[in-house]
Amino acid sequence: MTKILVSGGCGQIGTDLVPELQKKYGKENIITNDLREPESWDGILEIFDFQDVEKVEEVIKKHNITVIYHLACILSAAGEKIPYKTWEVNMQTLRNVLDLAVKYNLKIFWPSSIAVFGPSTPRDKTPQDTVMEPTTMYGITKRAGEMLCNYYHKKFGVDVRSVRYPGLISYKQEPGGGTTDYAVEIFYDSLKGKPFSCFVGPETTLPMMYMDDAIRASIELMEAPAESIKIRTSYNLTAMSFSAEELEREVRKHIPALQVAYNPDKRQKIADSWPASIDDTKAREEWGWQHKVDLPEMTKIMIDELKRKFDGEN
Ligand code: NAD
Ligand code: AKB
Repeated sequence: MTKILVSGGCGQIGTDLVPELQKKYGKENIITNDLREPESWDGILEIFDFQDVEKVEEVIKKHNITVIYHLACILSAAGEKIPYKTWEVNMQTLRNVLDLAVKYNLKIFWPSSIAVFGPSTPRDKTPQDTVMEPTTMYGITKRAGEMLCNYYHKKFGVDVRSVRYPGLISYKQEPGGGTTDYAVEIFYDSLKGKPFSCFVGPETTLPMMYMDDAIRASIELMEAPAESIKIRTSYNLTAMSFSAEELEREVRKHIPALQVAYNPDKRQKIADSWPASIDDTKAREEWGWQHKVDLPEMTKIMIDELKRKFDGEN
């Protein structure tokens, strides 16, 4: 019987992932962890700090957990304000999860990020294997985390699987302090009739993905036969790449009154250090990854769903 624990599950990804896992495996088989209880939540919650390894073990035993989706993390922009805390949270929780995976024979999903790449990486169609010299503490923890996953797989046989998500765009939960957050914020501000101040310049181009594709990729990767998973660091993964200006043009097709001012801040440097586009051939060849949503479709979904959300709030 599959019993899944999702750490950091009330964040941007977990808010979409948990209902999908509930549909697939039954609501009673999905346990969501986070630091703080959200205003509303449909499912079983275990609120505690995932750095507390004894508590994690207690919850694994209490619910007979067989799989962990380990999402608890501090993201890139937030992490630059508290780099040492970012190292502690991101690395300590991952190591605890991997140690417990050895002890309880757990299967693990742990997301990496395009943040593993840095300014010395080729920026266009960034290959799976290339120079990786990240310049943010978040990126450093992601690269070190990838190597740790690979180590635990090779040394202890842990079935740990990972993708390097690009920037993720969704409407259910706002993003939690990343560099790609502008690609979500534009929708909130434009629908509220507010001028949008974009914290990166118009030409800034990054790889992105609509959340439904990201959730499907994660579940498909976890369900793929073990022998097809050849990469135990993390798979490159992408759906689309667009500049901030291209996104502005697409949103303006739906909201002609949109006002955008470009005011790059410290996050510009992080964005400039990341790839503009990703080569994810390995994921497509080895476990059949295919994205479905492109820029025009993502824009339409975001506007329709956020309008519905805001109407519901009024
Ligand atoms: P998020 O910040 O929205 O959510 C993370 C959640 O973890 C938050 O709800 C936070 O309260 C919780 N958390 C933090 N520290 C914790 C702790 N010690 N114990 C328990 N909970 C804790 O992040 P997200 O966007 O949902 O990202 C989830 C994972 O996906 C992260 O590993 C992130 O690096 C990765 N990722 C996300 C994106 C993206 O665009 N969202 C892109 C690449 C990779
Ligand atoms: C961030 O910007 O920190 C995340 C990511 C791409 O890892 N969205």
